[in-house]
Amino acid sequence: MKAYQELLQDILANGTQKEDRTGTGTISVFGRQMRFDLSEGFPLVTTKRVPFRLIASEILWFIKGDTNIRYLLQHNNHIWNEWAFKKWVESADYKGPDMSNFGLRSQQDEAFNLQYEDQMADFVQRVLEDDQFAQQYGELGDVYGKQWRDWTTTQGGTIDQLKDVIHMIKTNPDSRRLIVSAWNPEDVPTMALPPCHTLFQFYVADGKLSCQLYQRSADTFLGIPFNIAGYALLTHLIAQECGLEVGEFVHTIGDAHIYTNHLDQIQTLLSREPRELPTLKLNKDVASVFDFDVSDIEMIGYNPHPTIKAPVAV
Ligand code: DHF
Ligand code: TMP
Repeated sequence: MKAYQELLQDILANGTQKEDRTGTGTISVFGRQMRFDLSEGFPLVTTKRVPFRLIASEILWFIKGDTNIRYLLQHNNHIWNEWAFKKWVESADYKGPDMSNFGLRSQQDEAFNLQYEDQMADFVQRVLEDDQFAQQYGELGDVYGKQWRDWTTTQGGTIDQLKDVIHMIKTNPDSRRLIVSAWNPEDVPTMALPPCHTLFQFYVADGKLSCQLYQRSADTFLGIPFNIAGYALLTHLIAQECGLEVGEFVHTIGDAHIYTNHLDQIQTLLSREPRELPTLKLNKDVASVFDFDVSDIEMIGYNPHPTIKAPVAV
């Protein structure tokens, strides 16, 4: 994981101060690439503890084509809550205390933060228990799962990009068109968050499956460790179905940034020595990518440095 530490150092050394949509402020560089040889171990960051079970349930959620946070909540995964909650508190149905700009305010105002935590707990409970509420307000819009599995065409049909790409890997592995795109310009305005990981491509050579991701925007402290491990996992799952070994994960990034309220955390992380990489163990009996359950996915030998907490910019 030296590449990850080097990316952070690169941003600190060469980054430009930039304002951003969330009002937090960033230091940012444009156009960077990391490479991970997946045969050398699973690329899960070791200089802080990264909760792999959340990464696994997020990837399975995409694979299912699900865009509702209910599945994530059922797996005790809260990483997408803020973006569904935002739609709820901005809707006409919401009658509680004013939650505008809750992301920044909850960090700055303790009294507000208590109110926010109450509202969020209520929201989560309703999404879990109330089917109709979940259908309406657990929904993130046409985000990754929809575009991967159920892209709507101008003819009124749909395209299952993930299924198609797996079929192509099996039948035409030399193809240079093994692509899945989550970036659908028509749908961008109605998404809770336009896709950060916008497009990925597979490549087969010497019996090995490689994957390259183009990520338009990267929160290098919180998002990137999830994204590296998520796509590495996806590559392993597809390789198993296709009877291939794993090759490389190539991670290409547009705007690679550090939020200014993550700088202390980054210093702590950079002061730590990376440790040996863990190994991914998949249940070999699962024949299709679409049949995996979180219990079929196991991380062995993960011995990271302790957790480092950081606020997420909404
Ligand atoms: N917005 C921003 N500003 N950064 C992101 O990384 C991001 N990621 C999204 C949605 N919007 C985003 C989806 N993925 C966390 C990690 C990934 C993620 C969202 C949130 C996160 O907060 N990770 C914490 C642990 C969270 C937990 O344990 O529940 C971490 O320390 O890694
Ligand atoms: P943006 O839409 O203004 O670029 O904001 C999205 C933020 O979320 C940005 O900081 C990048 C970050 N992000 C990741 O780094 N990885 C992810 O997987 C997701 C969903 C978001």
